[in-house]
Amino acid sequence: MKDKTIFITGAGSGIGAACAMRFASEGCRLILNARNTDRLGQVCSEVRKNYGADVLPLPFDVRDRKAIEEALASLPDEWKAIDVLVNNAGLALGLDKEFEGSLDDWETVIDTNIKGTLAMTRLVVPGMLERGRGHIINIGSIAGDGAYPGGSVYCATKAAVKALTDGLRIDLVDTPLRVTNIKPGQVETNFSMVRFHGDKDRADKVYEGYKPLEAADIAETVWFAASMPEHVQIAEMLVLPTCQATSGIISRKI
Ligand code: NDP
Ligand code: 8X3
Repeated sequence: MKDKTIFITGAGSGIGAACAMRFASEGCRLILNARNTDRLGQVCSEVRKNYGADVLPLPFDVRDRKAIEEALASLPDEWKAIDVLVNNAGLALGLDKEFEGSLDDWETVIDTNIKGTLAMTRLVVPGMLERGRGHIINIGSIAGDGAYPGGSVYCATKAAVKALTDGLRIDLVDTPLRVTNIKPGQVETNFSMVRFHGDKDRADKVYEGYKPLEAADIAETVWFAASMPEHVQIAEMLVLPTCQATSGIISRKI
């Protein structure tokens, strides 16, 4: 994997930033995306400082197809050969009933999680096919395996990520490219702060009384999938904290 070029969306915090650290620690070159340029800049600095990694910040909004096209077209030649695309940018907004929540928020969630993932894939995979190598790793969720109260739209987007991942694997079956869906359970990141619009008390409660996953745990599974021999395709991985059995069943006793 040394010197491979890894493109990670949503790398300004949480799982994406942890993936950046993990791949950098193995000598990979990184193209890192998010919207907030300050946070993205901090991750880039950390990756350079800790691992001496070659890193290119590429800020854009994955909901903006034209911005993705322009960003990809702007890549210097030595950065164009993307080996691994980690479609990680994503979010939930609110925890409301399907007949009560905000349509604007849901549009953001759908546009980011589904259309952003799809646009990145559509625009990056043709180059991988030309080069005869590549790996697309989508960050799905346990939420894609079944709905939970107040989560229907977010769950629907992660079910869509599963369908997009499975469909892409079918479409690429006669090529050397690999396609993976990593489906985490509860991971303590900025996810709940974003979901609850900055309500820290509510966000903290999500992780109270048990040990959730850390972003680095998921980065390890992403690294595992990417670093397996070329003939091994990790199709899907559901990764939960030990005290979680389903989306709704979490033991808060340990
Ligand atoms: P964070 O909120 O910590 O990170 C999300 C990242 O995505 C940020 O860097 C954010 O940066 C970026 N992002 C959000 N919207 C956009 C956009 N439109 N364009 C580009 N970047 C964007 O959350 P997580 O690390 O937890 O989430 C990462 C992925 O993991 C998501 O897809 C999430 O659904 C998934 N996941 C999370 C779980 C959890 O429990 N935390 C469990 C299962 C899956 P910025 O705002 O600057 O753009
Ligand atoms: C994030 C995990 O269970 O809050 O995908 O939806 S959950």
